[in-house]
Amino acid sequence: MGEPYYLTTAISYPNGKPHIGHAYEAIAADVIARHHKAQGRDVRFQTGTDEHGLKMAQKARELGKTPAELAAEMSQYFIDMCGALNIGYDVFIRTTEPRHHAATQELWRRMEASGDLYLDRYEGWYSIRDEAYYDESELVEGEGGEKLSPQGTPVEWTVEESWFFRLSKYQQPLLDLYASRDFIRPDSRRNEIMRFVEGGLRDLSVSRTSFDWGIKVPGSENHVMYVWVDALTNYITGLGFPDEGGDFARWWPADLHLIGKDIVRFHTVYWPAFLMSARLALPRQVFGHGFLLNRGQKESKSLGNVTDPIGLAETFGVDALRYFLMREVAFGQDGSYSPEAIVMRANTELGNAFGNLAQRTLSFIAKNLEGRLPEIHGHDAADTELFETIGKAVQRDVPAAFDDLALQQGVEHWLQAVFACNAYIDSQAPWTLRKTDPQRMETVLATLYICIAQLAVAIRPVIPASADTLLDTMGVPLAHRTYAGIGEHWYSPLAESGYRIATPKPLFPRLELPEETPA
Ligand code: ME8
Repeated sequence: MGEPYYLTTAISYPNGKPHIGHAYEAIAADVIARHHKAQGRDVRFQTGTDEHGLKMAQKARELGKTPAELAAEMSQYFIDMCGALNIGYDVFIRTTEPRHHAATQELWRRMEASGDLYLDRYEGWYSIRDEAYYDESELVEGEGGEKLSPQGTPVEWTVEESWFFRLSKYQQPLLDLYASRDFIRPDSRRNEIMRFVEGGLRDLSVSRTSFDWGIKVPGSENHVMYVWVDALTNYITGLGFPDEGGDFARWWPADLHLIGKDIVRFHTVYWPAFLMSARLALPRQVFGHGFLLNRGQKESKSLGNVTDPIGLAETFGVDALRYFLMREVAFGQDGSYSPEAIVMRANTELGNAFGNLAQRTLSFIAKNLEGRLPEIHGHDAADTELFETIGKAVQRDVPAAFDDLALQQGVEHWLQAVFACNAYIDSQAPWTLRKTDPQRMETVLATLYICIAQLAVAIRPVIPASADTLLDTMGVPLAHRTYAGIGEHWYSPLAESGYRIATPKPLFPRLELPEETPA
């Protein structure tokens, strides 16, 4: 069994249906998970829903439901989204599950045993939307002069009895952590967090008495835990904590928490401090990706531009959407999407560049060799050069970029290799060789066959279903669908086995812009 690799997404608030940001994060995490599997790692991928907190309680009241009913109903939409987008998670966690209550209460007890929890009174500016307290100095002024959180959400002056976590005690250990390794990425977020922590940390209010939709504080039953204590613990609940053997021993600490830029502070300040307090190992890395904007604008109900990601996948195809999101946006930065941009990328890059390459080659073989795999009659310099170019992309550049979470760059390396293959087919012109030199034609087609399979394997983390359809058509055994495996000797045994290829259906049918933008 390969090296363990554990990655997580944020757990989503199911107080509304999934939006494009949720889809983006899930797809990016799925690409990373599949990439590590293609390197032979033993991957564990967890996602889920964050079901407690005031926001959920209020939404439920608004709808005349209990919070538990709302959570159960809405959580299903997130599970369905994962299904629709081909997200191959291993664990979907819901924070209302009994195992999660048990794990969170144990974490609390351990923080208490470290002397890091004490009871006091809390007064401050609280944003329900962000589920966070803010300092007066952090507030900004709204258009009507009202006070807003730094995220632009309304805040209320709130006073309550509360348990506090001694966050102040962890200022130096946290700064040491940031200095010692690449804990926070990208660098812009790391700098932001370092400045925040260097400015001094105040103890954190970690319980509420004003509502009861949450996990009870052990021994203090009128308090429920601050939703972020509860939410962050999901990452160890899914591994069976408090049992520290089994899955926990195998996969903790996490290799990567993938989250959006708005919740980096919770993951890189609070979470490692809680873990240090509970004497548990710290995750290796937190990556804060950017936000996705709809034609450059934030989606909101009032603008009426909220997009259903499942609708997008239905309109354009799951793999076209996945490819677009990874290709279009520099991972870590904000990006924008529109139906025109999705259609453009899918048609030019997936359809014309890669799909046509495979289609032309395979149907030519099906037609002219009756599906028999072409024979190799000695390679010439052009073949060797193509093998080198493709090999370098597939074995080195694409995986190295994905390893580094430079997802867009990985896709670009792949696309360059596709272009090289297209240049080869045009210069070798197998359709001309058919009459002049049938042996050379077979060698050229075999060269293309091998390279196309390699290209399919390299992009498989991004477009798993289409890549597998192609590799199935080509008869490439499952065991070879890894970066290393596709560089091995599989073509001759396949050809010798008498494998025959049928004329394939186009992989990426040409997309048209829908009459109306999907809502
Ligand atoms: O924050 N583009 O849940 P959430 C890209 N429950 N990513 C976006 C986005 C956008 N437009 N909008 C949101 C929460 N996200 C907490 C997390 S984790 C222990 C608890 C990202 O449903 C956001 O940054 O509001 C977060 O990573 C994820 O979607 C879920 O957001």
